[in-house]
Parts: sequence; structure tokens; C-alpha cells
Amino acid sequence: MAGFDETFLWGGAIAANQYEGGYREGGKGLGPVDYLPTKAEDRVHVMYHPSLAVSQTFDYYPSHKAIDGYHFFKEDIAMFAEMGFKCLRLSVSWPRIFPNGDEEEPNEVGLRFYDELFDECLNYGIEPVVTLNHFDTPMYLYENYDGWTNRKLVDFFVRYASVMFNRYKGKVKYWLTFNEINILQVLPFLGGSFDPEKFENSLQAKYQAAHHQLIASALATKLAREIDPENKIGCMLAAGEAYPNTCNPNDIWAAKMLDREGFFFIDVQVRGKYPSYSQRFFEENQLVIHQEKEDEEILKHTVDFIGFSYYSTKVVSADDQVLSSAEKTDGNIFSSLENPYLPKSEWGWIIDPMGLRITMNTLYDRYQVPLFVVENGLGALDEPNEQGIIDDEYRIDYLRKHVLALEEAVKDGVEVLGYTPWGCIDIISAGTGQMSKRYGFIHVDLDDQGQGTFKRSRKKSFNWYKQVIASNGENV
Ligand code: P53
Repeated sequence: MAGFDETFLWGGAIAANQYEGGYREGGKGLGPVDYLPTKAEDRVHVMYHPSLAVSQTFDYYPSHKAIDGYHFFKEDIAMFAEMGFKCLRLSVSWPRIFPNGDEEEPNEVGLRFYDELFDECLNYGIEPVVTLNHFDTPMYLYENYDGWTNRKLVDFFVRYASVMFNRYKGKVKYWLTFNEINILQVLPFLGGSFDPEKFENSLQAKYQAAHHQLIASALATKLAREIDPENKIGCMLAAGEAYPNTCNPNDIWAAKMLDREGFFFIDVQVRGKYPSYSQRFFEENQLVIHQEKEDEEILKHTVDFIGFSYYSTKVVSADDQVLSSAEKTDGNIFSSLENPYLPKSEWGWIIDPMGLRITMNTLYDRYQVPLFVVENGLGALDEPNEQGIIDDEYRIDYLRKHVLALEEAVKDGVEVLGYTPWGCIDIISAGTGQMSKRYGFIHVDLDDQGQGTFKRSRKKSFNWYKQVIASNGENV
């Protein structure tokens, strides 16, 4: 029973919209997050009602500066290299390359930024793992095309992907098409740059948008292989097994149905066609997905691996009384009943290392393609101690347990390409817009109102992770 092999990609993960800042710099266009405020309640509210995000002005928009990665990236990558990163998962900002999204030609200044960024990684032997669309569909496409509900987005995305694959041929090998593709169902503004309230049947709009992203993902996969057979393309799922609240078969069924909401996307991306159960779902919800005649063939271009984020599992019940009277965890956008066996983070997210092993075994049993844990981590408040150091033993404890669970999954026979903990340097939270919800090994001096020096410093977990990587997961 071997653990991690020598090729295992230890690293960390960030995304352009939460890391870069560089608002409008070098001709950058805007993305949905550029309209989202920082105050947690406001942010969640307008994420669900995007028309409010566009019509209102807020005091502070955290994405505009973010942690200024646009100017600090060299310093940051040097620190990642010091930890021994083998890879860095990051995203390209689509509106930095195509400011409106529908132009014929890319923005050369934007491309030059990524030339430098990738070269900096490669200089240290860090393999870039690149997400093409992480909550970053240009706002111009929201305003003029209703985002991903419009088939035209497929062409725009494929054009953008083609620019990426050609420009970074031989430099970038690992690509992810859409971050957390299943987030379209809960946060369509973030995931698909459209407002479901504009449509008579919002579920129809979501699944039509999903179809377009699935087509775009398959076309990008095909193209990536044509341009460079060395390319490895992944899909990306917000994962986390649904547990039934009891052994009542109705609860088991409810859990299965909830899992299928996410698997639906991966079924298409890995198996190359819509799953058989989708037909009943579409019929019962009176959904008619408009497809072109070539779509069936297009979807056959399936991905090489499954990237996924894992923060927690969920608990589900089929019993209306339980649902109405039970305590629900309120922290995560994927809601859940409380799990009495498990602790929660300060933001109410269930902490379940064993759930990672379970989730990975389920995914691998179902799909039999390599997995890549591209997000995992603990969002916590960090306060420096008297020596001015962040002694984040709680984060080390969280990550240690998850690395051990991951190793168990590897021993169970699950093929895993790598592990990139989320927010390896503190960045803006996607869900709350806060800076104070920190995930990093590296602290950034910045608060929720954007005040601070941007100075980077090592937390205790920095040295811990360095030792994990140096020992290839032996010394946790
Ligand atoms: P934060 C929840 C809400 C928004 C995005 O989340 C999410 C989730 C959790 O699944 O997905 C990912 O920052 C996402 C990242 C995000 C991370 O979770 O709200 O891919 O962009 O930062 C953590 O704590």
C-alpha cells in the first residue's frame, strides 16, 4: 500500500478575481465580482439578485484591489517556491484578455501579464494549473447577452480558450474549464453572469446556461488536445458527499438526489452524454433544453481528470417536519442540516476530514478517472500573538486531518494527481467578500475595508506545509 508517489503535485490555489485586483489596469474589463460589496449580508443578497448589484453603489468593492497580486505576484510566487510548491492553481481573468468578451482580438497587455506570471512559476519549477473561468465571465456579456443563457457565449469562450492554449503551449499543461460548474444552480450570477430573475422559468435558464457551459467545456477540451496532445484538461466540481439524516429510505433517496445535482455536470463531462436520470428531471420540471444537432457529438470530448473543491459534507432529510424544525448550518451556500458528530468552523462550515475520503471514493468508483483536489481549507480569523506571529495551529490541525484522509483515499486505490489547498495566501472570500475570512499559509496585512499595507508574512502553517511537501506527505 503505497502513499503519495513522487509525481504528486503539492501546491496551493488562488483565483484571479480574488487575488489580482488591478482594476481596469492594462485595459481590463469587469467581471461579476467587481459589482459585489464586502459587507457579508449585502453581498449574499446581491449575489442572489444581481440587478441590485448593478443598480446600487457600495462603499467598497474588495475585488478592485483584492490583495494586489497584479503587482505582488513575483514576491508571492517566491514564497510559494520557498514552501516547495510543485504546482500553483490559478485562474486567468477572462475580462483581462477580452475586456468585453465578444472582441475578435485579445488584449495584448493582459496576455503579457500572464506571460510574466507563468514564466515566474516555471522559473521555480512550479507547474501552473490554470482555470479558464473562475467566476469571471465579462460583465459586458451579462449586460448585452444575458451571460451563459446565450449560446453565443460558447463561441466567445472557445475563442478565449484558443488564445490561451496557443499562447501557453509548452508552458501550461494542466487546465480546468469551469470552476465549480455546479455553482450555476445556486449562484448563477457568479457562475454564469446572468440574472435568473429575468426569466419566466429560472430553472430553465439555469439548465440552458449549464448546457452551454458543458458544450463550451467539451469544445475547449477538443481544441486543447488538437493544439497540444500533452495538455491535460479537467472539469471542476464543488464536491462534498450528501449524508442522509437517518436510515429511512426516503432520506437515503433525498441524499442521492442531492448528490446527483452536482454529478449531473460531471456525468456529462466524464461520460460524454446526459445521464439517463436527467430525462425524468427535465420532464417533471417542464424543462426543454435547446440543443443543436452537433451537440451530441461535441459532448463526446470528455475530460482527462476531475478537479474538485472539498470543504464539507452535507446532511439531508426528506422529512418536511425535520427540515422546518431542525437547525440548519447557515455558513455555506450549499445548505445542510447540522451534523451532531462534527465540529464547525467559525463561519459555520462543517469540518469532516473523513468526508473527503468518502467523497473521493465515491467519485472514483463512479468515474474511474484521476482526481485532483484543487480546493480545500479552513477559513478562520487569524490574530497575531505577542511575537507578532500567527500561530494557526487550528489550520494545521484541519489540513493535517485532510491530508491524512487524502492519503487513505490514495491507499484505497483512488488515483490522485495533486492537492492544492485554497487561498494558500490570504485572499478575498468569494462568499462573504471579507478579508478576515483567511485560508492562507501567508498572511496579508489588509482588513475588510481595504485598509492595510499589503505586507506578506509567514504563518506557523507555512513551515508546517513546507515540511509536508519536503517529506512528500510523510511528515504531517
Ligand atoms: P469562501 C461557497 C461560496 C462561494 C464559492 O469560499 C465557493 C463556496 C464553497 O464551495 O466555492 C469555492 O471564499 C470557490 C472559491 C472560494 C472558496 O470556495 O466563500 O471556488 O472561489 O473562495 C471558499 O470562503
